[in-house]
Amino acid sequence: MKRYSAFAIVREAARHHLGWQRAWTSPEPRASYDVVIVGAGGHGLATAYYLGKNFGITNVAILEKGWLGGGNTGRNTTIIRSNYLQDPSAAIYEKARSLYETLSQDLNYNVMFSPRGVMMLAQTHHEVRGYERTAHANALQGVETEFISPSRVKELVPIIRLDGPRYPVLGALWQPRGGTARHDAVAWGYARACSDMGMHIIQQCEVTGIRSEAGRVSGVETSKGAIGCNRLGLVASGHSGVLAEMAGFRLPLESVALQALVSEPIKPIMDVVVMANTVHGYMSQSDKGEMVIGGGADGFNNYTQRGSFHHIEETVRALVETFPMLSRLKMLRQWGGIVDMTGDRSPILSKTPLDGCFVNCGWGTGGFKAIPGSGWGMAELMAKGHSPLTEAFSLARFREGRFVDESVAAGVAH
Ligand code: FAD
Ligand code: PYC
Repeated sequence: MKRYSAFAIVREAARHHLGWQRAWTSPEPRASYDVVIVGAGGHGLATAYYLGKNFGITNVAILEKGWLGGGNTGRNTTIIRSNYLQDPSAAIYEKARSLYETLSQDLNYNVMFSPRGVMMLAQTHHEVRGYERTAHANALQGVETEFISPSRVKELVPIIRLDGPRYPVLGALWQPRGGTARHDAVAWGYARACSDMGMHIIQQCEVTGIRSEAGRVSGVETSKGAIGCNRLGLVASGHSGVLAEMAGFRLPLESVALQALVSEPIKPIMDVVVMANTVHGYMSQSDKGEMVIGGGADGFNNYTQRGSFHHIEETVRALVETFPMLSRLKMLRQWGGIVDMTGDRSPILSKTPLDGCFVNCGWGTGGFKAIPGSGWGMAELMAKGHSPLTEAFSLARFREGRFVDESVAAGVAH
């Protein structure tokens, strides 16, 4: 694959842009692969990428029922932070955040990582105590966060109203190196790098069944025929439960819709990410000038990629009370994604009861930020059978009651 560079842009400009290569190929599936990954979202693609990069395993197919990045990876509000409470979470989310810092260079693809700072507002005394506790835990974990005062909040976000009608702003948990990245570019960058290593990304290829012999996975049935494999990774977010059922086991997951909306583009008004979890809304401004706004998760299980209408009203109300200047802003688009939620709001990266079959799911409302760290750990788990990054997130924790409770850090009301 030819490298992207400033020189390449000049070269192609001089020859009418006729020399660009396709970023990834669209091959027909082979009869079998060493590894098959189901789901070409960020986590599936990153898993494949680090299998190749860190372990030299490149006879890999990534099967996608729709188009790559068309699931939650292309539907999220792109917030990246690692301010979680428990040690195993801080380890995997901070690994991901630190990989994001150099991901564009690593992939030779601009993922537009913007470490502009993420702020989680504290609007009740309970939240103040909780975030102060998180800041202390983060200090011990080597994650750079601090609890900041209302006046510092106002300095960083001049458009905010500190004395709102319901909940005043009492401070915030601030992570200066948190931020955003372009979500599609993360999927595209990993896809291009995987294709460059000779891996097959097969789109429009739905997995409809999972084959096994003597308790060990042997392949999958798909809308493009049967494909054999030695190891299988199920990385299908909201549809993980459906795939697990095909493999003959159940996962402790609920699938619900989570939604987001964007406004018309406006001039720059806010250069950090703000999450207001008590009134419930979170917002950042995209490079195009749109306000990117996230709402709550549906209170009932479903597979619609829409989200309930009342969340739009609740989210917009929360934002208007926090940022009154937004009251006449017009909204342009709204959409939803199906998120896979566990009881402790932590992911599952694990072996399964079917030998050779692994799962990477349960990222719920917060897995975009984790993509590089999750791929790194999942690749190690699939290649070596264990990984320090994924150990605490195995399925065994549900049997043994070793939950990694992150219901506060999840930041989104469930
Ligand atoms: P996906 O990107 O959903 O990929 C899974 C893929 O599997 C899909 O493309 C799907 O088509 C495919 N698939 C499913 N079944 C099959 C099958 N049978 N055969 C073949 N392919 C199949 N996280 C953050 O960190 N920050 C945020 O700001 C944030 N905001 C969010 C806002 C919204 C509205 C939503 C919906 C989510 C948000 N998230 C956020 C969560 C984040 O988007 C997800 O956790 C993450 O993208 C999950 O990535 P994934 O690769 O596991 O799943
Ligand atoms: O996990 O930071 C997050 C998040 C923000 C919006 C949705 N999830």
